[in-house]
Amino acid sequence: MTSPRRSRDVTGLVSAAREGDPRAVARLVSLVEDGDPCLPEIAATLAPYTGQSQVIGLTGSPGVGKSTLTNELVRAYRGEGKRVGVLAVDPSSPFTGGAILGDRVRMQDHALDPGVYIRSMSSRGHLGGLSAATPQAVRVLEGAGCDVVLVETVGVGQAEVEVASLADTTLVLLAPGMGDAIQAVKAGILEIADIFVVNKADRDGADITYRDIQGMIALGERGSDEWRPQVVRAVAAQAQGVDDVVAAIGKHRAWLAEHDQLQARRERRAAAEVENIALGTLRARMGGLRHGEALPALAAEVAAGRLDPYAAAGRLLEGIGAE
Ligand SMILES: Nc1nc2c(ncn2[C@@H]2O[C@H](COP(=O)(O)OP(=O)(O)OP(=O)(O)O)[C@@H](O)[C@H]2O)c(=O)[nH]1
Ligand SMILES: [Mg+2]
Repeated sequence: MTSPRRSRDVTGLVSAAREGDPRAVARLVSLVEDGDPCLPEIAATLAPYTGQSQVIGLTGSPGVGKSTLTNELVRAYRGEGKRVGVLAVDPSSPFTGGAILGDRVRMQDHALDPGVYIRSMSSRGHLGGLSAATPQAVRVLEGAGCDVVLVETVGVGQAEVEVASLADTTLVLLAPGMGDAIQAVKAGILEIADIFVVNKADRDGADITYRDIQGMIALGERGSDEWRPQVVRAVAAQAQGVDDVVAAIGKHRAWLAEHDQLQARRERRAAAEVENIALGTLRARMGGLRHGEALPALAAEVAAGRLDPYAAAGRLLEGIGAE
């Protein structure tokens, strides 16, 4: 499938990453981001080392304080002696843009800490987009020995919901005066939030936001065996409320474990991952067909009334081994 030279590179890169070489980690994430042909090999080489990390998602509107809180969470988990990986994901842009630069600045505190990997990621190149690339990048960080992986995603819609749902625990950040509580419900975020953080609680209106979101949670229907989202206040910029956020994450994790949900979530995550990869492969093959001979030939038959479109589609699928 791949040349011996390349396969040697992947093995070498993975073992360097496992030994904590940040350049190897960065290179692997870049290969993932670019949708490199050696991705299957990377995934296969990493597989034995994955599935152990705690994955925490942070999402919310631009500027709500995700990176600032991430920076504080990194500090908290480092204080517990854990290795921490951070992925800052921007689904709104195929390029690494200004927001990500801001993230870099906000997370500078940990730039020189060998126990921390910080990577920003865009969707360039990867077949299934960010929702397919992100879990692979998480695997790289897991493989590199991160106990905790924090995934920051800008809140812009469906892609972000998909990325956030990759996490064991998903934090949705709100800030006063942004009309966020209402928007959160619109975007379907209420369903994915395990913990709401009302950040910028130093600003006017924090109490209203807090009450709004509590009200919405109270309205939501859930069984007695379902997790009730927690709401925590924070001033990330002053490192206030970070302990409460860490405690809420711990509580949620304990709840997941108690209710056999940790494994269930991971299996759901794996199912979505496999589906994404399969769809990506199919899409690529379909794309290839468009430039081949089979589709125009079948189309001519259909147009002439000699073949019905369902039968033609069936033959097309046979041709790419998808039936
Ligand atoms: N007043 C106040 N400002 C805060 C707080 N937390 C963060 N900020 C400020 O809000 C601005 C945006 O913070 P970021 O952490 O970059 O927000 P973000 O959600 O990561 O932003 P994007 O990645 O661009 O979506 C910065 O100027 C922070 O200093 C807070 O608790 N209170
Ligand atoms: Mg940010």
